[in-house]
Amino acid sequence: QCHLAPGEKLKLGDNIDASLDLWSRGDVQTCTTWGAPVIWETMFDPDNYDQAHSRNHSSVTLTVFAVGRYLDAYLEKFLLSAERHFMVALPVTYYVFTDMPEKVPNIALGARRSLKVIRVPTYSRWQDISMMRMRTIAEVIESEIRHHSQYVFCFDVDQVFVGRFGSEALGDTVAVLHAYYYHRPHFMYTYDHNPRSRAYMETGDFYYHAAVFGGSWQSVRNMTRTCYLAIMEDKENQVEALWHDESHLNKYLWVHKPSKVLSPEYCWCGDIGYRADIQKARLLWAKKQYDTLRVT
Ligand code: 2GW
Ligand code: MN
Repeated sequence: QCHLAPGEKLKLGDNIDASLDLWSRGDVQTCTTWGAPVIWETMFDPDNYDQAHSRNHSSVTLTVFAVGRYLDAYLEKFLLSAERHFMVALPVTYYVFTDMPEKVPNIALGARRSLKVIRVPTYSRWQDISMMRMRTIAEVIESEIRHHSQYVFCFDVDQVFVGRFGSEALGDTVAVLHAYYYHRPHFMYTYDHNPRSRAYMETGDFYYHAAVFGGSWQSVRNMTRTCYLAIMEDKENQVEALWHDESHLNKYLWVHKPSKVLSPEYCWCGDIGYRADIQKARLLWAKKQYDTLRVT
């Protein structure tokens, strides 16, 4: 089923996906070896997806962390752009995690969309700010998100939506191909190669970008909880994985294959320049201000 001619139809994936058509493309991989679709522009009918998910009463939570200087630097643009492009057809609850709740910008939200702010501690090391997201997400899915959202998507804040990021991205376990590595040979993937870390792996399927991942609440809770426990085990052994939470996420997704993979359209880096296979950018990395933001 993974060697389809361009234009041929795939029927793949879990529940809702299995009832919808995806059209293969000739220039890119549209199906993994384990039968999960890889979603690219022109493969899906956006209206079919939105209607199926509306009928199913799908609802989505978006989690994002804006701690310290990242709040002023990125949060407002991230949220305003999400209002225009993220799951516009579905009810969405934003969860903003920050150490400065009073500074969260007041955004006018669309109908059936709401925002909740939760205070989190400021860790002194940025690696911990990044890694401890796994713990917080797992806890809050368990304590509240699961009561109102079937799906959860987790984002870095230093990005901007520029095109539809819609219900075609929903699935049980969803990960995105890293823009730097999707066309590179496996030996260049920056997995953690230290056998003392729980994130250790020699080979894998893809290199996934931790800036975007999602799925059903059950799946995202399991993913974030497992990564958090592995991170804590590493701390006890006084090791830290090469790319922190991203290394642990890649390990998890190697052991637990995603049911849907998103093309780098869903987390693209504008600096890469023109690529014939990227027909539509949907989410772009924001410019890093390393000199002012990475002071620790
Ligand atoms: C991060 C690095 C250096 C200094 C500050 C921070 C920082 C991150 C911060 O001060 N405040 C904050 O809220 N964060 C959150 O952590 C924010 O949501 C941000 O998007 C996220 C990850 O940090 P970021 O975006 O600077 O890291 P990247 O873009 O290099 O991310 C990749 O690698 C990370 C691990 O090193 C994560 O896995 C991340 O998900 C990846 O995209
Ligand atoms: Mn980032």
